[in-house]
Amino acid sequence: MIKTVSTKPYQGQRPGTSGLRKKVAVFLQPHYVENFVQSIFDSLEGFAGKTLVVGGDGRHFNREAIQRVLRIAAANGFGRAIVGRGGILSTPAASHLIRKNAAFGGIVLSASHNPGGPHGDFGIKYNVANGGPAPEAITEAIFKRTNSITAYRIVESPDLDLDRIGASKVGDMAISVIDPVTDYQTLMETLVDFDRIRSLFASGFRMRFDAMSAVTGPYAAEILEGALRAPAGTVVNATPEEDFAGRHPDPNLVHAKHLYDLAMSVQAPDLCAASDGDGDRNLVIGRGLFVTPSDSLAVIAANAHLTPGYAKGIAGIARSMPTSRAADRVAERLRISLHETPTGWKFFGNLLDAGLVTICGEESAGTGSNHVREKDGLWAVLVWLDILAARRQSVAEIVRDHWSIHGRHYYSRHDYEEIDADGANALVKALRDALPSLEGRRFGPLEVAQADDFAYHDPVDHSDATHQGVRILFAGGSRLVYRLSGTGTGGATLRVYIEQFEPDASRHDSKTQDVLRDLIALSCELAGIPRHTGRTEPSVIT
Ligand code: VG1
Ligand code: CO
Repeated sequence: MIKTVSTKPYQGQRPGTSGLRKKVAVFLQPHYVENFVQSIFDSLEGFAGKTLVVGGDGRHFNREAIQRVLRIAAANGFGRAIVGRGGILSTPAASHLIRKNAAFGGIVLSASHNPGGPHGDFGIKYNVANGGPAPEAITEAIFKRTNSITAYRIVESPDLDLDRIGASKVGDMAISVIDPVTDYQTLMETLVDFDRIRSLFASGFRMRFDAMSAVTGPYAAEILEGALRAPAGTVVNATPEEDFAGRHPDPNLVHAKHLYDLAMSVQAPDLCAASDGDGDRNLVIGRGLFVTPSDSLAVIAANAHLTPGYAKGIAGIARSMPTSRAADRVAERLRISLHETPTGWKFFGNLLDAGLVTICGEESAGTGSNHVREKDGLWAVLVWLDILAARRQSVAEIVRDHWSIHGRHYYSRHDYEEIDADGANALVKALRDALPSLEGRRFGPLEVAQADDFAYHDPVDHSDATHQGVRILFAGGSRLVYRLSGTGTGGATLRVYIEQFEPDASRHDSKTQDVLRDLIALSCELAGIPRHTGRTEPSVIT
């Protein structure tokens, strides 16, 4: 039943910030998926007879890709595969299943916040036994293998019925098709106080959760409207669609603007929230107040002890380098360690495994904890709900109180999407070349205290990651960071991160873009953004 099929390498199968992401049309090329999946298995050892978790965010090509992954896994000797019904598993739920079942690893089919459908994007990501994204040593080995692959192994078998829960087989490999929500919900019940959140809803608290027609729909509907008895209609766009109903499943202020507008309106519920294509990101907006993801990380870390899962306190906090330093203030006050890592959740895994940190976050709407090894959108929303239930204050009151204790980090990210890749590379090169001459220079009231290209030394496995973003740190705590996206599929995307610290509580009520105006202008000037990219305005401001 096992066939060996000859193939030739495809160029460019290098995993980026979070797996291999390309246009669907690229994945549809003959043997493209098979090459990559076989290259994953060729880069691993010791999985004979072991378990693999397989699921995806339900986007176009998800079901077909899962059939192929299962056939190749069976031909390569995996003993069992756990598959979410309908091919559905949110990224955090997949991470949990790997851990709970002591699986060898998992394959997550998703391009996350990138658009879906026949003209959209697709992605494949490998997760290791701790439930987290494969570290760079593995993703680089996979990439190397894709350049030399000559054959893949695949079993010939009829399509698995993905919609029927129960046991079956693909080749000699046992299959368990499971409910995608059950285990995840059980885990959530150990972390937040469901009774307390139920009383919050019973007391008249109202929320709107927009699942953006993506994978979190079934999770949010069962947990929020089911277990927590939020009123019917709390969860909207709850059915995962192959093209996310034609929208962009990125819960930011552009693609979830309707939610922002609702939160700022007179009919605003107490909490508005959303998650992305694969359910690992979260957007949290209180009535009249948008919580930046960096602030959300800080508030969650500062209040985690109020929830049952973290009642004994947290060991430390990790944030990606471009994420604002609001979390650093919390770590200082709590006298716990703060780790600054490169962008991408794969860098948090070792810190979590070693027990050095409990809570992690990224400015890109990602927050998570040691309960899994991925960021977790719905978890973040549930923790917020439990904090709101414990404190019986509004989101705005809690955030303002947080600022008054820790100071406010005004923060914004400006994205220049789908710019010319040569121009983007030239911009970064010019910035790197200019670094030595920047230290000590003054720009108006701002003096550059430090300018470098961020490098990370992992304290656990002692690996090094270099060229992780250009940082310009000013005296007084302001910061500019530049890096190129590793998840886009068209041209290049430049991300500029702008931050200014304001300790004075009487100045915490200004508009972010106003406060940051001079720094933003400087960010364009310093990097020559118009010259290199031909753009004078970012395409997305968050
Ligand atoms: C972006 C974010 C990063 C996040 C990554 C994956 O990467 O900036 O913080 O970890 O997406 O998120 P980049 O390289 O495009 O900046 V997800 O929700 O797309 O898996
Ligand atoms: Co995602």
